[in-house]
Amino acid sequence: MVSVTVDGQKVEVPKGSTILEAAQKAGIKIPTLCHHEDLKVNAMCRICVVEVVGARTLQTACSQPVTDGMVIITNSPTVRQARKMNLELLLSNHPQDCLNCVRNQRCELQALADQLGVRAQSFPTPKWPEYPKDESTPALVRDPDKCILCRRCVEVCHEVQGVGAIGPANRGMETQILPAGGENLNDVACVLCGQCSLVCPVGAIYEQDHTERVWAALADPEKHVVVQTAPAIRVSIGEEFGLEPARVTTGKLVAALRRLGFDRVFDTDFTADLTIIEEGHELIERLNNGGTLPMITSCSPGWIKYIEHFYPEYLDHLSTCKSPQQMFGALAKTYYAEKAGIDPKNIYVVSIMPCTAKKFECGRPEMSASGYPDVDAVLTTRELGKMLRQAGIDFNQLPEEQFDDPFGITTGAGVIFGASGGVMEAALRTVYEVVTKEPLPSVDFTAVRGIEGIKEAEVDLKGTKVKVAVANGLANARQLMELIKAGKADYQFIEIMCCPGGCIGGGGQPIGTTNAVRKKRIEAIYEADRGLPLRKSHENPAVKTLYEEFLGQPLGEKSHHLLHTHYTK
Ligand code: HC1
Repeated sequence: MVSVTVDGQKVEVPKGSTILEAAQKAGIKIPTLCHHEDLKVNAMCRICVVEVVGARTLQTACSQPVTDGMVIITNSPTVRQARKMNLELLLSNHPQDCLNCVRNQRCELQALADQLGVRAQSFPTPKWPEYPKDESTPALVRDPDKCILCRRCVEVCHEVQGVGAIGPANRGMETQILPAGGENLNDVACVLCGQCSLVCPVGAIYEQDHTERVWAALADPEKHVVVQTAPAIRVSIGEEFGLEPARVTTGKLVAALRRLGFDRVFDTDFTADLTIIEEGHELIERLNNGGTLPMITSCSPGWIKYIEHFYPEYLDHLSTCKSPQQMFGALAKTYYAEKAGIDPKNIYVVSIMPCTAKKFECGRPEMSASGYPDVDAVLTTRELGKMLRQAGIDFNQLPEEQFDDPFGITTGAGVIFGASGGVMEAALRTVYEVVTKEPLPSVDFTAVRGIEGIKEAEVDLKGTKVKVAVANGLANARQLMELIKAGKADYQFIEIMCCPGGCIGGGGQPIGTTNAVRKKRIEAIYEADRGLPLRKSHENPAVKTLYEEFLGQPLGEKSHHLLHTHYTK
């Protein structure tokens, strides 16, 4: 341990701690902008400067390790003036149009200006806009004028996701964060995961806004507007309304969507259960008939885009199942349309997703098996929060309501899709019982749970051993893909989710999503699973009815047409 003095208080911290951490221990919150608790970025914004007695210059608290006996002053006139000056310099190169900014009132720069008492502009500012917005992708928008060059997005893209689609370009005053080669985002190997938008402190990168098209559909008397909500939303939407992270708010979420005016409120967990039936049978078929193994899950669209860019020769390892989002849309415009007696051209399907890449997925050419796009609009958790605020709906006061039929009954297996390892666990719950024809001794496959990057397990299907692996975050996915490439992956089934922690950590989740919050949301997902009377997809009575009334059998002709696809890029 090392002993230091912060503003007159003595504290002991582990060797290697930064001044920032030592100050935290002393109960002092040093302001920062580039620093992020999950990333290694530091000393870019120079807001966290402090005095260290004996040092000739101010030190950046986020990057400077403490030494034994160090005396630190975090709140002197010199420190306050330097922080203010550094912030004003940042503001001098930042548009002053907070009202028009997607991050208005959720902007770290704006909050810091308020905290440090910066009210007026001390330096001349350039004319805006200086750089054009990049709206080339269907999922994300880059606004380079807003960028403060903090490098968080670069770090998350390179180190956490292992993608490296964006990075610093040019030098000095000309420095910008740009897609590789200065191209538009759509022209580089960006997977649209949106993790950059989750860590951006300002409004420099954010999701394509679908709220206006959803308002328009809701106001259109011709349209029958149905909404599906992803497993991960129920444990995060409360955060948009100030609830503590990871509160399970399923019933309030349903009520909120009904108050917004949706004609039917359905649960993507229903088609998560359906995915398990189709994907489970596909796995059994591949195991029995010498199909391509390991089979890899295909429900995460950022992961699909990643394998298309970086490992296209392994596309036949993907399950042919569409994602639950897309299965839902295909069924809404066929089975549901028939049942409800509504012309599918008048059905408008909205998804509430924790994911920015889902906006890309719904526009893929493979995703219109009914003759219409399966899904018409995708709202992130953040966009849903925005719409509910616009409508004046007091989320926290809402009653608990139930999803609508026929896509309202779900199982715990569907819920756990939202956490890394959940698709695997849900599949194992079903595959075990289908293959062995015996009840599972325990439904909890804890070895595949948690935020750890790569998890492994072996399951004995009464004589047939199935070795499985689970990766979350694309840097971890790359490790598994390299094992497959080297012929060293002896797995039969792999789950890969694009985002750290799985969908609960998706790029469309509330600002403030950190790994600590992800862990809480994962716990909440399993809490929701435990609270349901049914926890295995094949026990879902509504899924059984769907097969009886419409699909026939798993992997049958109708399933093949509506619920499966092939990625061939
Ligand atoms: Fe997901 Fe999925 S779990 S991909 O993370 O398979 O986004 O929540 O909806 O489609 O069900 C996301 C979440 C989601 C799909 C399901």
